[in-house]
Amino acid sequence: MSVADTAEKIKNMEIRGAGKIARSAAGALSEYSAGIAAKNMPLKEYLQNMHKAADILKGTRPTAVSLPNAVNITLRGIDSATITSTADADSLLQRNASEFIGNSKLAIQNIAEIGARYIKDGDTVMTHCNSNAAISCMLKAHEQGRDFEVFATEVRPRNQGYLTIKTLSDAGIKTNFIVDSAVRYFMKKVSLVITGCDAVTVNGAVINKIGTSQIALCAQEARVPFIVVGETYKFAPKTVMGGHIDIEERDASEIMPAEKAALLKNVTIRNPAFDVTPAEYVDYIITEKGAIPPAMAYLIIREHLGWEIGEFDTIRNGKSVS
Ligand code: RI2
Repeated sequence: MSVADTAEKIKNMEIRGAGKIARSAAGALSEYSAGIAAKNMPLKEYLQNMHKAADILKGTRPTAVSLPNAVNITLRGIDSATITSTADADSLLQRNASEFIGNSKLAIQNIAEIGARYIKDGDTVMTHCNSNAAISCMLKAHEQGRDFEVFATEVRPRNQGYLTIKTLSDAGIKTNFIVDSAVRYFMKKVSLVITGCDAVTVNGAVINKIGTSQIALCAQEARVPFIVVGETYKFAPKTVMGGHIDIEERDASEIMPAEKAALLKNVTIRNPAFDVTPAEYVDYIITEKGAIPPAMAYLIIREHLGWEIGEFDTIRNGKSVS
């Protein structure tokens, strides 16, 4: 798919979910690179075009760190002095993109294996939004014969919860569909909460779909373990150097039709898409490298991302980071 189409679909959430967004961005860059390399474009021009495309993709949604990480990993090394032709740059980019996409899919399989071990017979698992990583853990536990049931939230305003219950129900997992405001009411029946994540900061805070932090609060009050699952490329290197994660605020029309809202002269409709769950509410973060306590987020950033994707260098050079 073209960069413009991919960017549009990410923006309007036809392509959504932090992992899928990342893979689609890598795929679009690889297609674009192959296309312009085939036209024998001079290297300088090729690089300018690739960086422009990268910026377009990074600018689509601000919160999921998987997106800039995927873009940076895909472009890694193409500007280096050892690359002297467009063909070389393109073949490096193709390798980066296919490695990233392959590793991203593999990461989900590993997370599923590890996460499934936390789900025991007789458990009641609560989940929020529609996370491929979280659902994979439940599907794997079910596949392994564990008998458990799920409480899944509706996820206003875009109702991603429906996608979750459909997948779980199709797999034969007993699922209860609840409105977001019923979380505390049902928490006493729950033995484990599993959610995905869009970003993890250096202090182990988790950014995920709006409402996640309220669920974490309820889980802590009820002493229910709260587990977050996510690939390592959802950790945010820029937070090591004082960068912040922007919380996306989406259009008010997702909450109320514009005509109806227009009648409310003194009302502002607020629609943040994500919230921040502090590290102290999170028992484990399960990555493809294993389960870590949130306090170990720095190690993931340093050992598995960090300098590799050049964000630290960008900061050192005084450029802004995205
Ligand atoms: P996976 C989603 O964001 C949800 O917040 C979900 O928990 C997170 O991405 C991670 O999803 P959105 O795109 O990568 O629906 O685990 O705003 O699929």
